[in-house]
Amino acid sequence: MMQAKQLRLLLESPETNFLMEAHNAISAKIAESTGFKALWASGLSISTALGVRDSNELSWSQVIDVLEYIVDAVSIPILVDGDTGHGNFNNARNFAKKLCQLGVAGLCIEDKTFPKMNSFVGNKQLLADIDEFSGKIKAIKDHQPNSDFCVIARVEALIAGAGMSEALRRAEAYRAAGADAILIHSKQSTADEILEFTRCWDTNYPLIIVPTKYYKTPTEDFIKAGISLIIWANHNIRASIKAMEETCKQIFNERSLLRVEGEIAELNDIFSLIDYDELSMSEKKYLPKISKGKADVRKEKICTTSH
Ligand code: SPV
Ligand code: MG
Repeated sequence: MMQAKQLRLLLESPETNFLMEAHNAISAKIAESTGFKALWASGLSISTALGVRDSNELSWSQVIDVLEYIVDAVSIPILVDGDTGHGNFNNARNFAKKLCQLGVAGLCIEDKTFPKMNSFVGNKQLLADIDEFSGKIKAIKDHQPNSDFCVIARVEALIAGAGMSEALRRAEAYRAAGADAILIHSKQSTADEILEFTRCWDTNYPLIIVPTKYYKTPTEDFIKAGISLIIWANHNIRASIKAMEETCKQIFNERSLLRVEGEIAELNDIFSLIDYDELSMSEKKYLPKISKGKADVRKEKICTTSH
């Protein structure tokens, strides 16, 4: 089944499903092999892995370059964090078209102004005009080459401190514009405002949350509230940063690999994650078979010609 269809089924399922962050091919593969049914290609994590800020410092085509590796590495659906859509309605629909061509399952865009800043940085988040953002959603939906491709509208009103009624007004406008789901974001350390939003919202329409800051709330509460998708948005990149810092420190201080070996992935783990066995099996199948005698003759030829 096509990935976009799979993501659509997860969105529309009566159960709550979970998306794991990926920022490159290897994090995507690890998430897939753990059992996650879909991925969140996080703007924060992709930017961080490339050493730049989550403030549109990456161009849309640089994001596409990373996604090409992720798409090749996994078969589960990928929901891409598209920030504000990389420009106006025209840039957003072009970006969505490229994502469809790549086989990406969905795009999430947020109602802020370009260049955006990560939602957890500072207190000056500027919201996009509702009509302008609704036009962006409509333009993507009108032009997406794959009808299953999912377009998620991310409401940043609570992040910007604009209040619950503004968040609900925006969510309703984006639903009317054709969004397939609403992502309601919050930076509070409790889930109070998220749960209030869910109580005011029609539960038949899919809602997505990112509980990075209100992680202490039991997942069961979100399931009871009828949340469709929960995004674990940045935990692979944060885990890898911590692991790399500890490993670097240890090797630097001890000038030895003795204690670090055993704490880190085996080389064989790498070879199996990237399926080196498949290559050696394919070599047997596709490379010409060289008999020992022939190989010796070739070696001799190379020796004589190189003298
Ligand atoms: C991301 O993962 O890049 C997100 C989620 O957009 S957040 O960092 O919470 O804004
Ligand atoms: Mg982001």
